[in-house]
Amino acid sequence: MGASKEIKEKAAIILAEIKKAKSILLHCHPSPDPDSVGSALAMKFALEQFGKEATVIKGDSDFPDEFRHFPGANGIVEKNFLEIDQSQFDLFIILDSARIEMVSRRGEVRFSPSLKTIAIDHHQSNSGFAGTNLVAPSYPANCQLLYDIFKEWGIKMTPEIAADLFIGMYTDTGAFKYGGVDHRTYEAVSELSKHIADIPSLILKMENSNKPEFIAFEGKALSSIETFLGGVMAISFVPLAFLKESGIEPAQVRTSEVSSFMLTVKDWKIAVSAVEIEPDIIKFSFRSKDADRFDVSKLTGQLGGGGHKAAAGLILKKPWPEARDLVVSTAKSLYNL
Ligand SMILES: [Mn+2]
Repeated sequence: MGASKEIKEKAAIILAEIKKAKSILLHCHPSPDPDSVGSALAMKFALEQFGKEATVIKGDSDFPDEFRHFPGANGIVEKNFLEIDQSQFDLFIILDSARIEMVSRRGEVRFSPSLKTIAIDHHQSNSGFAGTNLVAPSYPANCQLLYDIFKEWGIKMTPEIAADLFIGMYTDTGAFKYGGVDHRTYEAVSELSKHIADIPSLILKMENSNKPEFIAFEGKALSSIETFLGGVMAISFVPLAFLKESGIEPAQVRTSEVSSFMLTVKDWKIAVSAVEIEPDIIKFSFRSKDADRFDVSKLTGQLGGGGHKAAAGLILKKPWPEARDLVVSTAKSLYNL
């Protein structure tokens, strides 16, 4: 139950740093998901319980409208990391971010010597880029890791913190069904749910915000599916020309929803949703339903991407057929198919 000894020790070190800090920075990673946003907002509320002032910046991407109802979202500052004055802060707590590019991809991220950095993350692929790193890959959501850390810190659970942690856990676990989910997840959720007045509305306000263009994208993706490696791997692809015709912003496409849906086909063990986001730049989302045998973070890792065993991402700067063939041939040799 609760955090391991190692996490408890790290959590105590981090708390000591927080207590020394005067002004703390938090951010949302590029293309933020609810685990990123929920982590940052819940942490802001937690820090306030220690009398600390924290600023959450939106990061590289526009803040998604469907996350506006998350408690604390209205206080988010509309800047990315490269636009802020680092001298205004003495501590940066970097959440749900495996690599320094998840702080910003808009340019080279360099931390000023006066800015202490602490990463709290649950990605196996975390490179340990921060000054202090608490990385716990056994957690299926960063928000579940924060739940345990907040307990260690003696944070009083509030409706705001509960909602922000819940929504991150709900989403990053695919509604409590992905690998890593166990009794600890449900115990945390049970505790959080006591503080949330209306869980369905919290979820549905986020989920029922689809736009017609996204349905069109999904239709195009699903109609393009090809299978490889004896039917083990299925790949969908949407070219940039379709996005342009349909008025879809490349930054807004949700490839992970497509790959997750593709994985519902019984015999497809690895589902891949690809989209051309710029000429000859292909963004991939991978999902695996047999994550021990087909660990997709190993596949993306070999090609310069990252992620988790069951859910990973990759960007390749190659024309489509070449990019697809590279993914298929890498999978073939990696998984002995
Ligand atoms: Mn996460």
